[in-house]
Amino acid sequence: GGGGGADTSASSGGDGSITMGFSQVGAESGWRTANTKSVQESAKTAGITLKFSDAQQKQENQIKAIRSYIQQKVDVIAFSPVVESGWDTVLKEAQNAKIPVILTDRAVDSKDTSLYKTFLGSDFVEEGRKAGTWLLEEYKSGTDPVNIVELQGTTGSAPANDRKAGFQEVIGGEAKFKVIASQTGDFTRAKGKEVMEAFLKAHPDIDVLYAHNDDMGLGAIEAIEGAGKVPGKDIKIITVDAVKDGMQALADGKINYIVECSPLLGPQLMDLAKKVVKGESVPARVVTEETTFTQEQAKAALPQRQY
Ligand code: GZL
Repeated sequence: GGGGGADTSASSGGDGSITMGFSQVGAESGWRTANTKSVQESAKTAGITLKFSDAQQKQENQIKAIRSYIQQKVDVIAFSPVVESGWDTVLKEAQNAKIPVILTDRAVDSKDTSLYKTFLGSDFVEEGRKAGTWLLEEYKSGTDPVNIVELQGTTGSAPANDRKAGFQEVIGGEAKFKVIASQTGDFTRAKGKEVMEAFLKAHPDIDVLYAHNDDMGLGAIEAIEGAGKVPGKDIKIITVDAVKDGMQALADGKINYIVECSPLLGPQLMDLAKKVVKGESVPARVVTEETTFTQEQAKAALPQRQY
């Protein structure tokens, strides 16, 4: 629904080129920096003028950035919401200013879906299901309890909520799987290491770590080795993303399985932006293509990984 594109003549060079305001979460992980690179390079390739801001993982900074893009009368606003809630007011301001909004990477929980034109990103629940399915397979024989600790992503973010839900949906029916601790590591290595150290102190009998991204998994590996245990053997590790450093740890046997979450959303984002500015209809939801990696598959895939 909603009116056509913004009045581009008022906001961009007379040549009809498009100006996009992009509010990025921050630079918390390898995934995030790869995503930023994809957005910036794709804008250049698409001839779209990009105004880019890094919110240091703070919602108020994203809201400020979106307001500044409205003031500057950009043609289209795109952003990756750091958390799911609290966006309706600023999205209504963009709608009143007749500036279309595209969600990339993460979702918002606004009931009014007319506040944005489309949501481009992964199915995080499916990513959680894939992680759980590997665990079911890995422990299919045997009834001994399997003690799991979980490093959650940023509290309140769609990937943290959904990766937790998908994983729980798959393992919840099997009594032997026990999530003995679950806490946020905020998607960063440092926090992942810190929380894993606490988990190791409180629980001498951890069998599995499920980390919602590679970076927290890599921090946890440092904690596990610091505790004199062997990651990938004494404690099996499942992570999400498949960025280069995670894939290297997988190939080295320190991680056991990685569920890919592609950060390369730039090209699709720019295509969608051009359509949206022209007032063309676009799908309400565009789900990214992505796969999974075992240790063997990581060895084969590493040489050609872009990020
Ligand atoms: C997922 C993205 C998450 C990554 C993390 O699409 O929002 O945020 O999984 C990143 O690495 O910090």
